[in-house]
Amino acid sequence: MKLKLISLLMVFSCLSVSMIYAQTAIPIPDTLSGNSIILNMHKDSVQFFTGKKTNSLAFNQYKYLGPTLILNNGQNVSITVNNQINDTTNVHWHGLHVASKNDGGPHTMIMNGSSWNPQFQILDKASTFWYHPHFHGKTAEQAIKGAAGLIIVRDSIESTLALPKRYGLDDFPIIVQSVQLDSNNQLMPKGMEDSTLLVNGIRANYGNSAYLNVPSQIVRLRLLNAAGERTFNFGFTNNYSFKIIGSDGGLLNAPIQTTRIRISPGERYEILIDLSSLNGQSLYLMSYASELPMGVQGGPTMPMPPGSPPMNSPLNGVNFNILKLNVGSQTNNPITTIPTSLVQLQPIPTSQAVRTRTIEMTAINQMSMDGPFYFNGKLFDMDSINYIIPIDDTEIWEIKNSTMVAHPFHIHDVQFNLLERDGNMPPTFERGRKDVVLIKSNETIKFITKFETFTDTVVPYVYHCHILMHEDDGMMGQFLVVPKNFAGVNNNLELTKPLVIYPNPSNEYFILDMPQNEAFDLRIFDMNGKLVKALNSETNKKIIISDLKTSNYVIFVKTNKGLYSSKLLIAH
Ligand SMILES: [Cu+2]
Repeated sequence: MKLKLISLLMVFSCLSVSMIYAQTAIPIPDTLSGNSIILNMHKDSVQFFTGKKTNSLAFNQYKYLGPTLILNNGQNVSITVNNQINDTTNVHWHGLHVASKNDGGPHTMIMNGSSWNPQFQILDKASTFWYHPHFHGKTAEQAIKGAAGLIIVRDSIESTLALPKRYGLDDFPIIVQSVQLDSNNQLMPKGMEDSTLLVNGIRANYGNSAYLNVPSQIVRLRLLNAAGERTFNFGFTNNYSFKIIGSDGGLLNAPIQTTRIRISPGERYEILIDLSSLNGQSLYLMSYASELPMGVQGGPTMPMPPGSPPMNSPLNGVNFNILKLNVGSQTNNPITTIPTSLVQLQPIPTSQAVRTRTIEMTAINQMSMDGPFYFNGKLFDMDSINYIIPIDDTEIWEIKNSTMVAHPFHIHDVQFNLLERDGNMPPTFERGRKDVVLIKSNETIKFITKFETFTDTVVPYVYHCHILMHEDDGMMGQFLVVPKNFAGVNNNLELTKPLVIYPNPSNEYFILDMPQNEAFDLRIFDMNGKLVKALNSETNKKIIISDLKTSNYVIFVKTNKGLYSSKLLIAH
């Protein structure tokens, strides 16, 4: 009897231990490659927690995130994106050097039920890129709901290097996110109290740990921070050392030995970790967030002025485990040594820069920690071009962060080389090709880049903060790359067609003067850049605005024929 009780107790304790420490292997997303790729973006749901399922967006067969695209430098690709999410969207190829009309920036919109088919050549070096929606005002919501995936580019130089490159065997995609869910288990895209960790879409804390079985040899991890706002300070258990081999846009000249790699939203780093001596053991990929400074989201929570939104997450400023690596037996033909050199790339000499652009990041008031934030005092205006850059010009961009919080600055079209942080050379791991750079409060950085290959005098590229709620709230600007002899340098370029609405000023409603029975998507932004109303696939041209307060607004309307805009004054 006593024995029975003890064994019963043991069963119970084992059960409770397994309930507390449930473990799930992270999926390695299937790959798509070749010249023709189809991405079906659709609505789905995931059982993240017991109770209500979490509404999600995903691509193809997945319920959250999407397949990994594997593309070769020099190849042509035709990608068909089918929008099945019952909302307007688009898809941006983050980091890829493509023409602005193929880039999937805010000027590309895919109406619900329709498709977009960009076709382009892969001109990038071997590295890790990613794709996600970039529809202005909706980027945070759609990306955080799961509409994202990885892109791996391979090239002939990388193929000659003895690096792990067998996807899913010794070369692993690691997509890390932190999200906030409400009491109904629904994702809060703008929540700043994110506490649920996801690795490749698998929940990695609060009673579940995510694991990956890895061989006892040199293993490559492609780390992507796909979080909306949180910066991770990656390292391993017991400060196990590793080597950084690549940054956003390509391999570094040589592997760099370290125990930490800080990765802000949108950034990617590739690392090698030598697990040869750890067969049968395990260790954790962690975030040593206690070492992040205050002001970097993920570091200690800042004392907040009265009236600030809640932004205290249990992950802030503490060290935590992210992914358990269970080390097992070796694969065939394992990589057991790390090359001492990789590529030979030098930044463009600063003497070739024809101008320096200066951008200051500012806030609505100096103490604001949740925005809106501005570039040179301006919010994103889809109708105005901030910079016109002649093709093949080399430029230095000097960006000063005059706000209380750190911002990851991202630019489309190009990869850049970081030249300075506060007048000093950046650390060696930041000297390679990059498209995102974290700029801390009161810090000034400089990078150099050349605007090559593609011109378009109508469709701009954008640059923006990669904290998605900052971006959605208007921390974004846009530039055209134009032919050398382009004479029509015109700051009033017509990017949208005028929209006729009446009455304007409006009180209870306004009418859109548009052809009958034409489906449209309507967005109303306030003068702080915040999306205040969104109507999708409507045919009713009478728009009720009695719920909006007296103020000035900007309306954007998208139809299958184009993009229209108008200013709107609401006066009650
Ligand atoms: Cu920001």
